[in-house]
Amino acid sequence: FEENGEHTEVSQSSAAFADSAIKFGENLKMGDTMNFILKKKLRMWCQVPDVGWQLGNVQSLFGQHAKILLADGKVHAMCVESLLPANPDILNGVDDLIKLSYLNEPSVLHALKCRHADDMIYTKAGPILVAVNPFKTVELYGNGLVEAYKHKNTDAPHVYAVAESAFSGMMKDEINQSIIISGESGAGKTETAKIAMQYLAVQGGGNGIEDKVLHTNPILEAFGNAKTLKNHNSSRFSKLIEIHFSSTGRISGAKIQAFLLEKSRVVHRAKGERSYHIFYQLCAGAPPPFKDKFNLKAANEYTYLNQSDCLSVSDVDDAQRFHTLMEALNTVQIRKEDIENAFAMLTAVLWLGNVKFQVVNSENHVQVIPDEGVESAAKLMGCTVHELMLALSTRTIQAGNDSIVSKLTLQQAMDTRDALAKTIYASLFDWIVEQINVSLEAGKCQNGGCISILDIYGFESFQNNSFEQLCINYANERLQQHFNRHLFKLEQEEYRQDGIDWSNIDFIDNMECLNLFEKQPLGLFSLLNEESNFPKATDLTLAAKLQQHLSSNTCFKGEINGAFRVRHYAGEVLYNTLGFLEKNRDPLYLDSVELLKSCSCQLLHLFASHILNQPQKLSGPQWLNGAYSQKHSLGLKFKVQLFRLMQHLENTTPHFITCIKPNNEQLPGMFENASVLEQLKCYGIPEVVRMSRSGYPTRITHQQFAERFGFLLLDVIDFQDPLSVAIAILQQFNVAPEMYQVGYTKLFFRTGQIAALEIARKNSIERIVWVQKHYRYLKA
Ligand code: AD9
Ligand code: MG
Repeated sequence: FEENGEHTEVSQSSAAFADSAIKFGENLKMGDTMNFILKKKLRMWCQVPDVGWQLGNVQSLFGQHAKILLADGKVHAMCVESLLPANPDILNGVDDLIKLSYLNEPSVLHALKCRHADDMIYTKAGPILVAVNPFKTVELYGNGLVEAYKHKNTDAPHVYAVAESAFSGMMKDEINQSIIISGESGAGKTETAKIAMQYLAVQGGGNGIEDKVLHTNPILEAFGNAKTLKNHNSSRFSKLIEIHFSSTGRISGAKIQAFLLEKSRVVHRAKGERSYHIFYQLCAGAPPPFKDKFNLKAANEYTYLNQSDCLSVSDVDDAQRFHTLMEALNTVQIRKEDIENAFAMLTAVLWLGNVKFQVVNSENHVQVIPDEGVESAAKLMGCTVHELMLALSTRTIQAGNDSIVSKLTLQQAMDTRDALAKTIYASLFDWIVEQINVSLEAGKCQNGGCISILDIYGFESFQNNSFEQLCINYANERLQQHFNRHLFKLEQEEYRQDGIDWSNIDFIDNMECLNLFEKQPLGLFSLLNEESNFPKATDLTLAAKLQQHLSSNTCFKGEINGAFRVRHYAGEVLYNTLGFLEKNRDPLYLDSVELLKSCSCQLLHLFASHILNQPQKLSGPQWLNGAYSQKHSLGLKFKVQLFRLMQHLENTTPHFITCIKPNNEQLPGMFENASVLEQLKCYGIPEVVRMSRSGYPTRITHQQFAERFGFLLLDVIDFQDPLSVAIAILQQFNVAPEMYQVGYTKLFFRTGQIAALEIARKNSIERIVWVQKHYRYLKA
């Protein structure tokens, strides 16, 4: 390395540079840009081994080598391949990534990192909002700020701005809107959804319903969220809340749809995780008279709660949360006796978990040990101890007109008990959602339109992944497809159809992975369903079947010991098929349903009728060997639910928010470059930015354009066709040719271009009004 004071030209962009540039969609001619930057000794990003990207200034250049002065004052000798252009200081902290001059990896990370450090957690990436989780309280919310966004006094990126844009879209265009929030587990989706709801509650508030709508959050979180290894308040169900408005923009009602609650959590989960918050809240906060009446003990006394070695969440006071929950139930106007009944059922579930069995013969048959567990459960459910013991230790099989009663083995008995507990809990969850909907006057839509907010469980990848993760990750794939469709596919299709000059932007399409799940008859869910209906099937035969039929899909890879890998858009996940069939079959036993039906507890009676009626809509209930199962197993039902959800969203104008988790430790002030970068890439943020920079987000038909702006023309033109009028206007206002394109039916404008015309139009109209007023005055 020689230093001769001369800067040699860098002939071509280096491989690393080009690679990163392509990935981040840099449009500039890289070689020229590099030469310019090196010559001017501007700032560069330097990839320092073992440290990562650092800012530095080029001191000298010789061939492919440069001497760089880094921020720490040291001079490093580096190969130009490890250099990338940095943005000027003035662009530090820009609020929209499309404003960055250089869109390479370190620049984007730097922009988000600077903002995150200053508690500016929201940044725009063209049409979408990126929210980086602060993991601490930030001073970004409250009624004052809501007012500022409402009156358009600020345009800083914010969830409020997204909610306002949805609200004004609904009012102006009379089209239903949706706010779609994505991000991995713990990234901040649920918090973001609540912030959007808060905004809409103020914007559309006034008649008190907004208060009810907001108070649904602590209720649903108590019953549907739990501490997991990824998030101390992880949603274990997906939620779509539709907020209805009157034609004057007041909230008139709301409707909540909850999808696929992870009910296995009630009876089992990984160490270090908790069951649903409600159990711990109830044990900690229920008043003594309730505890006495229902024989409710402390959480550590229940097997269902103490088995995962985690009874509390740091910084969370369960008793305090219980009081918040009670207030919320009160605001939402759930009846007192209903609340008490619901709590009694939760206690029954806990006591069911304490029911123990003893083996009574050499065939491993069991009977229930008659202790406090089974006695308390029976009392709460409203059946006799004997009835409950029988339902948990025997099975009745219908053979023609005869019914044969057989004894259960230990494993069968425990499965039966757990299935009953899960059913009671899942039914209770659905019932709560129903009660909330009744109270929110669901369906009482007053023609004013609605805004739907979607908050699903985030992408998950643990050391051990099972059927639950498969469903959760599939839901995320569906959502990602919706995102791709709206941001890339439809947009580019419109350009193409209208014949404008456009070279397509590549994005990672996840269709192949969706096919893996959805194809018929040989997709993952269909195969799983088929195998679940086959009595002799085991998890290993399932794994072999998947391997046999799915190997041609590049997103699938069979592994040994019944495992398989799926390459999801957000990363590869290794699934273990152990327990898949049972979870997918989701069986419930005839004796259990009969028992629920005969219980004096009204709620259980209701749940039993629901179970008996519901599946008939799909395929008719099937009683197989005393087990109640459905032709459409859980996986397929989930698929159908998701399809309906997507259909609903397709009829709305979407607004996307992508939440980013800056570190896995859930800590404030920590920004892990590699993990953030990975998430940005998964959600296609670089491509979205690239698309916005080179795309034409504003479009208007020739006719509409001519009608709206035609009166601004100063010269009389010979041609009156809309396109000629439009072109004349564009020329008159000196709109640069690269700022718009003329399609067959529409004009396409780059970001911000139409705003200038709108201002001219507004000024002209004001002048006309002024002249008219004064003319009248003069005449008078
Ligand atoms: V999951 O897929 O349901 O497991 P979410 O919903 O993406 O996940 P959640 O909204 O629950 O994540 O956020 C996780 C935690 O991050 C919250 O409990 C807060 O402690 C923290 N968080 C998220 N967003 C904010 C915020 N805007 N301000 C402060 C936040 N803290
Ligand atoms: Mg959540």
